[in-house]
Amino acid sequence: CVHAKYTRTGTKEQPAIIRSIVPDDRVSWSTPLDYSPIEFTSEKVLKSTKEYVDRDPRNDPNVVIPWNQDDRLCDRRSYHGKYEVVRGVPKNPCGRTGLTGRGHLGHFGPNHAADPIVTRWKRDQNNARVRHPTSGQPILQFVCIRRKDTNEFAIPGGMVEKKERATDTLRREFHEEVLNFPDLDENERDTLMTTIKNIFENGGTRIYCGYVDDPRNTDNSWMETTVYNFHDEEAKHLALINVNAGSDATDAFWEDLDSKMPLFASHADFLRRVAALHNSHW
Ligand code: RP5
Ligand code: MG
Ligand code: MG
Repeated sequence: CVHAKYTRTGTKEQPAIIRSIVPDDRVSWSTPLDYSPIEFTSEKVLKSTKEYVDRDPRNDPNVVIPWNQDDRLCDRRSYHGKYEVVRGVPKNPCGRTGLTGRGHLGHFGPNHAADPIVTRWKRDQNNARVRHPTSGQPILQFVCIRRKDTNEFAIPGGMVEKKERATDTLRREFHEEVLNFPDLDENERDTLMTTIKNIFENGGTRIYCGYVDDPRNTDNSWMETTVYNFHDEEAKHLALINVNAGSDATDAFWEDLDSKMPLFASHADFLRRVAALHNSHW
């Protein structure tokens, strides 16, 4: 687990909520702390009638949630093993966040996401790989977005929807967030979709699965993700696609992997793993 470094949670619609302060060395539940976290669940979550948004089992005895199970509608299992359920709600396995309730998240317990990291080598006019002037290592590029909600740079990932497999989420989110080309004719659209389908179904490498240090995490609800890398070594398929922002992104572009780039949630950690996998500059 990685420590929740965020002190606030908020969206454009709702003001930021200030969390109770949790010193770095007091995040773990096993360290003593005089702790009175703030309870917060957004109006949007509380008023939602969507099937995939949980009802609060503490308010209604008829609400029975199959904790730590996959009931095929929603996978409530954590990559970190069985989580505890305390006074009717799950307890964050990675420690204190300064906030109880669900915040902006729809599910109590793990909220599963998937993150596709699409990469190619940076190349010059002669198609030779470009090396970084300081590290001397070849530079990888990945498909990056700027998120609408926080304005931060990020991987174009998203939530696993009801009955969906994380591997399908990868392709759907990549499509929705960076392949927004309303002007393509039917042939061009088919070619693009076939490329994405083939590569996403056959060519990925699993990079990480587990907790995400996401600004929405609370003591009772948290993000977990499955991260895959889809790499086009010879610049034959994915490397050739242009990207264009859709749904949750204000911008989409190919960007150099570099440790200095600030990124949303734990996304820099995922890119560091990809750089290590390909021996690229970081
Ligand atoms: C992060 O939030 C995950 O790593 C994933 O990138 C993202 C999913 O949430 P949305 O993009 O749908 O808001 O924790
Ligand atoms: Mg997203
Ligand atoms: Mg999305």
